[in-house]
Amino acid sequence: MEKTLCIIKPDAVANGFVEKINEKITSDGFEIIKSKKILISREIAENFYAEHSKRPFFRELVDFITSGEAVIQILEGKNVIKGYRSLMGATNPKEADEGTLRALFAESLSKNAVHGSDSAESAERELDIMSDIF
Ligand code: FUP
Repeated sequence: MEKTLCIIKPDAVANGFVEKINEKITSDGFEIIKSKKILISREIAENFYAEHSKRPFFRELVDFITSGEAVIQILEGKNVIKGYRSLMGATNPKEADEGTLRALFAESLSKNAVHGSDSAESAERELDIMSDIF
């Protein structure tokens, strides 16, 4: 069965939205097979977001994802990579469709509540990066 990496980011954890987000994930038919709340290290964050390392927002991105506890989860289900991405909504919550996680729970473009792998290759890479924490 297909798997993907989900991160409930520090804004959504601090705002108390973990349970509400997980209710939406499970009611869309996906299973949360692993879940752990951790403080992501700078080293892991810089590796995880390496594709953005030359972008102007990279430092802010790493500062934010390491700023407080995040919940790292493995989701499983049929077409979960694509399906969970559509549940997340657009990167910028102002552009996210009604009812999506980012429309409901995100604060801003940078504090956008959730992460999800964007392809099978990303899922494999991201699950590998986070494999040590479970
Ligand atoms: P997504 O796949 O929807 O999480 O979006 P991206 O991979 O394009 O971006 C990763 C993260 O970088 C986003 F979740 C938020 C942050 N970001 C910014 O802070 N500013 C930008 O202009 C674009 C992305």
